[in-house]
Amino acid sequence: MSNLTRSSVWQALSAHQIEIREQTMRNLFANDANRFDKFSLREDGLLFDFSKNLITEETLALLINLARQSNLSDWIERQFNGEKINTSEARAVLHTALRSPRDCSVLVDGKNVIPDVHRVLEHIRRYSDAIRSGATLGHTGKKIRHIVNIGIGGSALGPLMACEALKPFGSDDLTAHFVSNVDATDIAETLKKLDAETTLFIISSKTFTTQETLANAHTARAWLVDHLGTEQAVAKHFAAVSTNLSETSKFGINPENVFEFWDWVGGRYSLWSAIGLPIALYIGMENFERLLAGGHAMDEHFRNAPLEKNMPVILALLGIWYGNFFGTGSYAILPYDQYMQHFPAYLQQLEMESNGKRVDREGKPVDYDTHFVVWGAPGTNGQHSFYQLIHQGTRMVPADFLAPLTSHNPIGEHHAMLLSNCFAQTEALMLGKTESEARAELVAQGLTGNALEALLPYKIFPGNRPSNTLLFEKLDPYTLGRLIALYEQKIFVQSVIWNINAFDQWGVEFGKQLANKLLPELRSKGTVNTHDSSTNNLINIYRNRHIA
Ligand code: G6Q
Repeated sequence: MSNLTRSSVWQALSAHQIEIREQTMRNLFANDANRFDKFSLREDGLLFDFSKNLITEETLALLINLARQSNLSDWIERQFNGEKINTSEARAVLHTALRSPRDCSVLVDGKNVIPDVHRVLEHIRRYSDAIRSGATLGHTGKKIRHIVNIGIGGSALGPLMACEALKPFGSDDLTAHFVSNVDATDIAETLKKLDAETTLFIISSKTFTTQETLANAHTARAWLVDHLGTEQAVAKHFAAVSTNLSETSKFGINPENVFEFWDWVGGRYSLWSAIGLPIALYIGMENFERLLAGGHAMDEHFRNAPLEKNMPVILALLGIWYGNFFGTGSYAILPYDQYMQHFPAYLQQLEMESNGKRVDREGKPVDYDTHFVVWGAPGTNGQHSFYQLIHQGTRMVPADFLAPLTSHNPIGEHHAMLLSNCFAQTEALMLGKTESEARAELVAQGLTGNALEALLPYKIFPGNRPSNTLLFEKLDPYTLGRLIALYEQKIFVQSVIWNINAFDQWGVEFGKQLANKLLPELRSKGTVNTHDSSTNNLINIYRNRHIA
């Protein structure tokens, strides 16, 4: 048994779960008029309502003890102070430094990194201002109208999510495009919409060795040269964001258009760095700075609030409560804001890549579950598809509902309708529909006898399905920054309790190793027989189709 599962707090939580699972939230609400006040937090315009969870004050106290037992407060300081807590890569983890004000000091190997952070922010400011104002033009003297981010994973999902979420703040003169997949369809369909004279490509790659990104970058370069008739055009139409400056120069990017970041920024935590360049170009530097300020404000809350009143801590502990003590395998992110349509996919990477680990910090396999599957879609669309399983399936799926109080598009009754759906769903998931309520409904519809009894079981909803609600005033850069940092720090808390490293990603590296391995065999002349019979046949079928 691991220290964690052997610990008295873990054992107490297991015993407590047996009592709690017999209770209903319906009763917990009925018996406590102050339940909402007890189990909600408000901070700087953000409301976190976690009262619709299968918890009591005792549950929360036990969960807080679990956090204390893992020395969470020390770990928080170790993260912020730039200790090399990403031990398997021997790196500090300092996305928090990227959103820190100029007068802060954070040392990595004895050097304060904040001046470098602000030097690169200044570079982003100069460049994005010049492109947006037209002071810097394309090779033929035309204003840039399209930005194409070429990058994948952590070098794509954050900027894609944020540009969509902050569309109301985006420039009317610019369109942001994102190309990730090595499938040529991705870049081909994007290029079809573009005019080379007004297009800027940003090659975003921490390593600048990623197969998909380099293949797309070379295709984009060839397309541009073909359309503008000269290699010289590349200097005005390509920028790069990378930690690998020698590779960006080999690719031929003008050094003035190369934006640097550092190995202590993890890919999936990098939208705050120069990887956010497309965001700054699209929404302008002032708005990008508001995003950073929001992230920093959540960091300050996380660092200073007591554990009982700490949003990332509570959110993390609730995840652990269900994942480890109720055995839930997945967790839904349900934003009731169309601009947040890419938020579930963004969190899917952030959470699953960070905490999808099976070995602890000492290199031993864990004897408890770590992260669950994260998925979701914007409301109300999901209500017409997968919510069925959340309401009446056999598995418990905890969910976070996120919603703005006001809409960027206040048209008629749309927003009231949207939020009434959101609130009604969390209520229905919690309450369910009892047999007698279902029966009364059927009677009211005129059903009786066998017909009523036959339909009754299908009309019952078990309820007791947990959810959190995060309400905010309006989706703006500052709020988005806070929400992203909330989830980043939640993930960190869970990793501390699970005693795993949230900041490496050997599974992704494995994929990168495999990516180039099989390619020569697809091109080879002779029949391939070095693999298992399935892989051999798949390769040979492809070869027979393509190799003469
Ligand atoms: C993120 C991951 C991964 C990475 C991509 C792209 O944390 O490591 O998603 O961002 O594989 O890598 P490059 O930025 O090096 O091209």
